[in-house]
Amino acid sequence: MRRAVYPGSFDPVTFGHLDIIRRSAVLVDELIVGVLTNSAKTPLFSAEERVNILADVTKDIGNVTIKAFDGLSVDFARNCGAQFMVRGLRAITDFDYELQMSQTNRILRSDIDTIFLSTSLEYAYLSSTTVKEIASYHGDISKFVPESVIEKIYQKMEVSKQ
Ligand code: COD
Repeated sequence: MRRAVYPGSFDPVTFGHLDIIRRSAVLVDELIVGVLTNSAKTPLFSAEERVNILADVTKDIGNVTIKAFDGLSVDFARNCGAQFMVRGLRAITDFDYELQMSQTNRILRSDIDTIFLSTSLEYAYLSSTTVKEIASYHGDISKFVPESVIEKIYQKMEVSKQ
């Protein structure tokens, strides 16, 4: 069975992430999206909230499951019994970081390979950070995140402003 993990922060999930999830899900039998819980950054959404949001927006894709993880992403991949890790590439800055990470991961676990998918052109500029910045100024984020997520982001922004 071909199994891959797609680890990330997903804070919040964007159409860019969803595009990578849909495109990689057809390449494998099972795709497990891993939500990092122990990030150095303070996330807008808790790990549990991010898992629930991702589960909701991917519920129409049969072979995708969502799990929270902490620790190293290669250990998460190994614990899931995955042979591959999926990552998305937008710009040259992503490439630099992702290459370093995949090479280090190969040293840590030589049996887990990274599959890179290049972003679809319409999402090349899109990041969770950009979405949060636009939302913090009450800008329109409907082109960047699924409809069910929009209000959740605005609500969090209000809470975090208090
Ligand atoms: N189009 C295409 N791809 C995209 C887009 C887009 N618009 N937006 C994001 N992506 C890709 C990113 O390039 C990335 O590959 C993935 O989607 C997830 O993105 P984020 O921003 O949600 O998540 P990251 O990059 O912050 O996740 C980092 C990890 C959590 C994977 C990383 O920190 C990690 O593995 N941490 C655990 C400790 C570890 O193993 N460290 C590495 C040791 S070498």
